[in-house]
This record gives sequence, structure tokens and C-alpha cells, in this order.
Amino acid sequence: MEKLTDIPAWKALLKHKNKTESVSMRDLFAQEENRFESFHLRFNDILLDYSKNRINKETMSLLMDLAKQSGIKDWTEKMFSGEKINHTENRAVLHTALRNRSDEPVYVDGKNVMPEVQSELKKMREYSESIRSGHWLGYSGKPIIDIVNIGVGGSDLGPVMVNEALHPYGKAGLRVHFVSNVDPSHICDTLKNLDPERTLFIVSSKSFTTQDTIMNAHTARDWLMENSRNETSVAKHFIAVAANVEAATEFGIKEENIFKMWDWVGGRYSLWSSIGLSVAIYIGMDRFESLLQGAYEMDQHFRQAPLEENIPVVLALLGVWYNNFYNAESHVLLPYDQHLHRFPAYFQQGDMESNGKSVTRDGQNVDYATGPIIWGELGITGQHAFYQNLHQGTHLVPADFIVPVDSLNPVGDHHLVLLANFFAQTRTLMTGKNEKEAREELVAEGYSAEEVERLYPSRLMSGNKPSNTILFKALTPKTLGSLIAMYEHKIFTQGIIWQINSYDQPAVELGKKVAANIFDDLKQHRSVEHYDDSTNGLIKYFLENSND
Ligand code: G6Q
Repeated sequence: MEKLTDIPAWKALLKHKNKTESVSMRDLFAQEENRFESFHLRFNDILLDYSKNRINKETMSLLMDLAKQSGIKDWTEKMFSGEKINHTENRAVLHTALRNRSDEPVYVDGKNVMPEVQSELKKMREYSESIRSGHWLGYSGKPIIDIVNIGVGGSDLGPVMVNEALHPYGKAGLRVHFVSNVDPSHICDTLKNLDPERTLFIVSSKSFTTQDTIMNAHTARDWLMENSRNETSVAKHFIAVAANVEAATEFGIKEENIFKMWDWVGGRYSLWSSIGLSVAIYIGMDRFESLLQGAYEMDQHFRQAPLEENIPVVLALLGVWYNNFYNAESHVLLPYDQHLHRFPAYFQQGDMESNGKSVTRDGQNVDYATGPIIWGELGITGQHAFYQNLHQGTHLVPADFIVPVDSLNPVGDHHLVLLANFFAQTRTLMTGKNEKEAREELVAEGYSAEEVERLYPSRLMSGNKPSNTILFKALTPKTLGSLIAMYEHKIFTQGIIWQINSYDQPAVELGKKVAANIFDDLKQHRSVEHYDDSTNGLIKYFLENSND
């Protein structure tokens, strides 16, 4: 494998950056009349405007060369066709098979996985309909009204995000709760308001060994037992989603109530599997399938569209441009839709757990930056908080602005005000405010010449801050599916360019192991000396002061 920094396109991009960095976007917009036309793409009802970036046509052409020379198209086919591209775990990466809406078979080790996928979807439909219709009864014969998903990380963030995003489509009278934190407050606060006779727990854990989840599940089961005083109630109130069926059965969940997971689905890509069961119950299976359909259509676009017209590829390349050639260390996601409030958190995991790696596919340490810090918040909230730093701070933070054209709750001018803010921010980030404008503004506000002289520097904004704008018609299950898949493929493309494995997570696993060891020490009240001095000292302090 050729070293990334030796690839001809990489070297050409370095030169190009030095040649073009002094040109501001404001100048570029002044020079090119049709910049929007040149730098926007459309897919179904999604529009990506990437004209407010520090790019010209040559930049994009060189970035496309980088994608080609990195073998994106070949790698894409490898992923879709079930090749074991997660080489450290020797696994295929096939979340795309979970939303494959065609008749095309998908093979893993020579076996078509589609029949199993279809059969799990059928089971999801049966279960979700039975719960939604009130046919599924709790131990005392009452229908279910509260669903609690117990899971963490990839078994939590996806369903949480989608349930929030699609809240307007949820069934009235059903409530979905999520317990992820092993901090007892999370499960205790949740259970406090629930009726054990009408609550269903979904224990979502691919491994079914994650301590946080299993502990929360045990506490939920104890709560149910205390109330029902009947062993058999577990069967009526617990469903599991797990690859480790044996462990789920051992926990006491009936085999027929266990939904399958496969090792070719990574946790942070598992939303499309039965890990999405809480979503299917809440919004109904037809809408869950629309979510899959939206993702499938984006998969087709990613697989088939030429690189230049490929939305995930363009987003990925722009990210590489700032990450590696402008040394931007973070990337911010700014949805302007209340229902998307968990979207940044979801892709914080999706991106950072995938591309936060320092070793290449052939085991070499990288000497360039890989995945950036992903962060974000509802854009409109951020405007009254951290946007000050985006406009006038010293860091370069490329941003994605995301908004629906129509609100699902059209009331008065609310949505127009939201959009006015949305458009104002991307424009101002790009233009900034120059000296002339700052002075004129102060004069218009009535300041004296002397005050203008003193105050104008603090009003200067350098502008030239890059942003992508993503507009879509309305937040429907299908569009949401497409948006999620769009970011997944962006992450994939970047991982290929950076020559890393985006699909393992050794640091997450290490965290689980180290915590399990320390837990044994704490449980046995064992004063320790085998860790570093800081950890030993902290544990000692804890043991001396704990009420346990
Ligand atoms: C995701 C990660 C991680 C994982 C959780 C939960 O890609 O591996 O977030 O999803 O640690 O794991 P289990 O589903 O096995 O409980």
C-alpha cells in the first residue's frame, strides 16, 4: 500500500493549498457568478450546497484524484459485497445488507445472509404490531404502554436519536425510555414513573456481556420480580437483541424473544437491525421500513454515482481538505430541527469511534491527522452559546448546517425565523465583517469618531469560515434514513483515504476490561498497589470514604 502522503494527489493538494490559501471565499464568490450552481448536489429531496468552502474547481478535481488514487470505488464494492474489510476482527461490514431492499443476495463466507435479515425483519413486524395493537399482554393481562431500551453505546445512541427525530410519527399512548448509564440514577429515575404491569424491557446488547447493560437489566428484572412476585413474568416483560443468544437465554429471556445480531454488523452501525426494535414499536414497522428504504437509496447513490456527484464522497473529501491541509482539529454538526437534537451525539460516536485510529491497515503508525473531533448541538441553541467562538475565535471549525424546508409543526412564523437564522449564520461565517463594514456599523449606531476608532477592531470578523449546508424537504423516516447513511458513507470514505480500519474499536474494549478488573478490587474492598500511583491513591481514597 502506497503511503498516503506519497500519493501524487496528496502532494498536489499540498502545493495547491499553499497556492490558494490567501484567497478568501468572499473573493471567490465575487469572482464566480455561478458558484452555487458549480458547487451543489441534489439527491432525492436532499440538497447539499458546498459552495461556502475554501475551494475552487481545481481543489475539487485534486480531491477527486485523491479519492480515485485511494481506490474508493474498489473499497466500496468490497464493503457492499461482504468482503472482510474489518481485517483486525476478520469481519465483513454489512450494515448495508440490513437495509438492502432489492432481491440481490449478499454473501458472507459463501452464505447469502438476506434470508436471515428478512426473517428478523418479519419478526420485528410481528412483535411491534403485537405490542402496538395491545395484543401483547403483561403478567397481569394488561397491554404495554412503556418500552425501556436498556443498552449503551451502539446499542443505545442510534435508537435514541431516531426515536427523538421521528417523535412526531410515534404512537400516542406509547412511551419509549432509554437506560444506558450504569449510574443507578438512570435506571432508578426511569423506573420511578413506570407501572411494572405495563412495561416492556428490551435488553439490547450485541455481546450481552457489557457490564453496564447487564447490570441495568438485572436491576430492571429485580424491580419486575418485586412487583409481580412471579418468575414467569420475565417472559412477558423482557425481550433481548443479542448476537450472544446463550448469554441472553441464561439471563432468563425466552429464546423466541431473542432477536438476532450478526458479527458483520458493528455496534455503531446496528440501528438498522433489531437494535432498532424500540423505533419500530414506536413509529410502526412500515415507517421503520421507510427509514431502511431511505438508507438503501443513499447506498445506491453512494455505490453508483460518479465521485464528482457523490454526496458522501464530496463531504468526506472536504473534511479531509480541512483536517489534513488546514489542520482543523474538529468538525461541528449543527442541525436546525428540534427533533434532531441527538444527531450530533450519534455521529460523534459514529465518526470518532470509527476514524479515531492511528495505525494504518498494514500496521504502520500514521504521520498525518485522522478523524477529527466531532461535536455539535442544535444550531439555534448554539447561536446563543458557542457560535461566538466559531465566528471570532482562533480555531478553524468546519461546520455542517442541516435544516428541513418545512417544519412538522407549522405555527406562525416560527420556522421562517429559524431559517432566517440558519441562512444568516452560514452567510456571516463566510463573509465575516471587514474594517469598512465594522466602522460603518458603529457610525450608524451613533458612536463618535473617536469611539469608532477604539471599538471597530473588536467587531472585525475574518469570515472565510467553511460550512456545508444540507437542506431537505421535511424530516420523514425516509429522509432521515438517507441522511444517516450519507454520514456513514462519508465516514467510510474518509477511513479508506486515511488507510485505517473504521470498523474496530480496541479502545472501547480495553475500557470494558480494565473497568471489570477494578470493579473486582472495589467489590472486595481491596486496597490496591498494582496500578499506577495515581489510580492506587484514588482507589484508596474511595475505599476510605465510601458508604458501601
Ligand atoms: C460500537 C461500540 C460500542 C458498543 C457498546 C455496547 O460500535 O462497539 O459502543 O456498541 O459498547 O456493546 P454491546 O452491544 O455488546 O453491549
